[in-house]
Amino acid sequence: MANNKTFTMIKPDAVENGHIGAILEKINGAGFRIEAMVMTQLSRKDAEQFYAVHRERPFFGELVDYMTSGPIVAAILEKDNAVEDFRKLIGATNPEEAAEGTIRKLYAKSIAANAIHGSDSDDNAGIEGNFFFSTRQRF
Ligand code: FUP
Repeated sequence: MANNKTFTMIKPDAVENGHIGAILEKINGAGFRIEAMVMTQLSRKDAEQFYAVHRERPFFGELVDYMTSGPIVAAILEKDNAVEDFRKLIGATNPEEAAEGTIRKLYAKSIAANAIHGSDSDDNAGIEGNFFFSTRQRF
């Protein structure tokens, strides 16, 4: 994927706590255009595949439990320098370490339930975006 796209998920805690609207406003306000978006719930197979890179980590089981616990909103976002700029907008993985004003600082509850995902490279943005959207019908 070129460097003008990234992939995001608004995670179950943020959806459950009613933060979809506020988070999308921050995303649009930071200059990202939403290219595709879906609200869905991950199966265990989906979550295990999406986070396969973490399979050997001690938190993997809890991560899969959490990510399948409720609906998520997945989207492909477009902007110059999308991956890096979006990682800045969401803040550090651990919300206690996230900078003021970032989405995780504002809306995340913990390192596990950290409100939002953002791809960490252009390659992963492509893989993750395709995982959600290439086989789904687009309108
Ligand atoms: P990030 O790229 O910021 O989403 O973070 P990572 O890829 O390192 O981690 C992916 C997800 O694993 C995090 F969003 C939450 C979960 N995680 C934990 O639950 N505990 C940890 O110590 C690290 C990550």
